[in-house]
Amino acid sequence: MLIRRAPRFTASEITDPTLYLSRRELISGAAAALVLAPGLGEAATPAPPALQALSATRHAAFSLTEPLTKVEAATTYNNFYEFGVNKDDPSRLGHTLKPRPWTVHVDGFVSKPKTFDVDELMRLFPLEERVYSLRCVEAWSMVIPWIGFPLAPLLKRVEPTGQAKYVEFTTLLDPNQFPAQKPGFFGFSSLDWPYVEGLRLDEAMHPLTLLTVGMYGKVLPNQNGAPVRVVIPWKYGFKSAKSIVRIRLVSEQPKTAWEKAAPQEYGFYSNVNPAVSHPRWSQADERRIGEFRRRPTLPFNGYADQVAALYTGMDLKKNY
Ligand SMILES: Nc1nc2c(c(=O)[nH]1)N[C@H]1C(S)=C(S)[C@@H](COP(=O)(O)O)O[C@H]1N2
Ligand SMILES: [Mo]
Repeated sequence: MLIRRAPRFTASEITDPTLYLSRRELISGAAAALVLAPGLGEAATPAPPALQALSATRHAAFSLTEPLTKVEAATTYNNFYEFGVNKDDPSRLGHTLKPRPWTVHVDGFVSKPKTFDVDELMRLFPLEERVYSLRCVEAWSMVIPWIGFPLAPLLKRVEPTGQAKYVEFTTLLDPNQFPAQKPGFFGFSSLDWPYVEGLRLDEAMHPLTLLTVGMYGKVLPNQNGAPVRVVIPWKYGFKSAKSIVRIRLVSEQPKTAWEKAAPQEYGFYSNVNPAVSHPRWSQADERRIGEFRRRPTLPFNGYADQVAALYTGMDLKKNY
């Protein structure tokens, strides 16, 4: 039997992001067929399955019932500084990121360090859909149906040792895929690449912490952190690192990219807290993208019942 290859597109055809997206949609069926076709080696592996459907059962108990943010907004109004500081940079420029093949190293203070292929992760851990709101430190928020699996079983699988106290997440470092990582990139470049974020081990093990591979019933678009990012719904959005290549169990509190850039503005904990203002603006309320009115911000972004106990006895004004 003759296997027909999916039509190839050239670099010049993909420079226009709107063209790129529509072509992607057109070829996604052909690309999926290629992935499934037996006997094709690595070399024939097509471009990543962007916009490919991804099914998952909704975890109702962990899902908001509020109206969802429009998918168009959630995929065009993004913070992903590796592509630039403007909200539309990630969706305009995101096509340079290659989310396959992709591996995630899970190492550090663990008995069984392992490098996982992202597709292996998706087979090993059952996918769930969870509707979480993500509250940006810039006082806007979105309600998004994420698809992923809790981080805890992955961490347990590598067997953290007694020295493991924190978890460090590292985003890909590759100036060929992330234009803002190029030396001399025109614009804001005061983040120290790669983007690093961190959680305390108990925060990372909390059942709400989601390793995320999709949204809105589809594979994660590049601009939202393909192929795998974390989502921690009770913390400001910047904790939810995108395009992760390493998850390291460490004994000391990791130095995060935002703490290094502006320690008085972005603390390690960064729990959503309406009572603690950012030095330059209030955190008391927020605007849902797509709405005009402002709504009060809830402590721990509404997840206080589930997570407040993690911080008993801590001064959250100091540990912002
Ligand atoms: N690697 C990386 N991860 C990142 C960021 C970033 O600039 N680089 N921005 C963060 C911020 S500030 C927010 S609000 C969320 C936005 O996620 P979304 O675009 O999927 O809504 O991603 C977070 N993760
Ligand atoms: Mo953010």
